[in-house]
Amino acid sequence: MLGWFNKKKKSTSDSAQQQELQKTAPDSGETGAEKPASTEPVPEKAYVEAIPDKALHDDTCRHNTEPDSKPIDTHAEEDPSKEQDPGAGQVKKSKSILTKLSERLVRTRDSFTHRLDELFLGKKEIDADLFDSLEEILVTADLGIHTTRDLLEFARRRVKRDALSDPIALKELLKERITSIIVAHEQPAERAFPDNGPFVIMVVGVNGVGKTTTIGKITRKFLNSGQSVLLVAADTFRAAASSQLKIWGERNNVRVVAQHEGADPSSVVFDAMTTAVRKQYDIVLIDTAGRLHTKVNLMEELKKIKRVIGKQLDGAPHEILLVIDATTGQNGISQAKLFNEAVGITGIALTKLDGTAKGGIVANIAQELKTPIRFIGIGEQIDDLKDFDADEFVSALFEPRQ
Ligand SMILES: Nc1nc2c(ncn2[C@@H]2O[C@H](COP(=O)(O)OP(=O)(O)O)[C@@H](O)[C@H]2O)c(=O)[nH]1
Ligand SMILES: [Mg+2]
Repeated sequence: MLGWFNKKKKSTSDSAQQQELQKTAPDSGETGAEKPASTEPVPEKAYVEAIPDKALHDDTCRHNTEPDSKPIDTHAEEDPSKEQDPGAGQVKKSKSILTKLSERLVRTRDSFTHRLDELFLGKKEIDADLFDSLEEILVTADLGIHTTRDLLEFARRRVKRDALSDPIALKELLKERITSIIVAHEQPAERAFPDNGPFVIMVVGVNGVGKTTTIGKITRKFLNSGQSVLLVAADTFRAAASSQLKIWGERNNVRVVAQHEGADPSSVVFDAMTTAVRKQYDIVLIDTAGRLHTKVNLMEELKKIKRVIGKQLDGAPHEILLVIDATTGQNGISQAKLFNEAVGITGIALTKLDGTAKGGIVANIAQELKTPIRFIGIGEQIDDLKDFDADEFVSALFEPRQ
């Protein structure tokens, strides 16, 4: 569904030109300066199967392939020449994507699908009692009031129309309806991809939802498909925020534009956009603050950042990605409305689906926000991010008990 990672492949002459540039005009002086880490494009699937060997050995791409285990020097972006040992990180072929997804959704499956199975298997006929229990299961899995109502009405209608009497038939009906609710709001992100200049993604969301982590994971995906990435630490409210982004910069071996704690986030973004355009980065990922509890108006700050980006590059930001923590349920949806009013959300990354029994929130989000879910986070590691695919997700959710 999502073509971001294949979209801006560099032509051979482009990458030759880039390598030539790197040879003839070494970057000097500027803190943290580094040429875009560009690689030969690799097939889109490669990032989920394994980090391609080719990328690991490419001089222009110095990925750290053991990203999550070792301590990291947070100032390392000031020394971009630090080489990683490319051989050290031969990445094992991971399990099939679907197996991994379904393993990570186990908590939701236990509380949702398996409870549905118990209900349907335990009942001989479809009656009012069954619909009551069904309602309770749907609400508990965080499908939300509207989606639950929609599903129940749909099920009742179909039971009547098709004169269904076997409760087990209801499971297929629900699966079909949930898929169609989610698919209705799927929308490819490609249309936003610019012909010229960097693709700018502004990442927003409240503290702790997983913005910085998601940026780190997305960066890896872009690098693996041959794009150069610039990270921008526009959460200047806490020093820890930009150090955390620097760590992800180090893990991916990409440059991070940052300033001191308390700096004006718009000025960080201004500098970063200047660099991105001048050095022809393919992708700019902007991390923003998420405090909702202070008097300093976060929404005004975000609006200003958005304006600054747009002034420097027509049409940018091309994506305003809201990160929602799946474990926060309805709260996440209320947050989304706030952010949407302020800056206009164009896509959603839903994190921590591995840690919740409330994975039904996917349908709730599709129904309530009508904004496409681009990614789902299914763990804390660098490759625990998936492009969202409604059919795949619902199949994993409805997988029968082993
Ligand atoms: N289990 C799990 N944890 C996640 C996921 N995404 C982020 N986290 C964790 O959530 C916590 C907050 O993430 P962070 O990126 O700092 O959030 P931010 O404040 O929005 O930038 C960290 O401990 C992350 O490791 C996910 O998909 N699954
Ligand atoms: Mg953060």
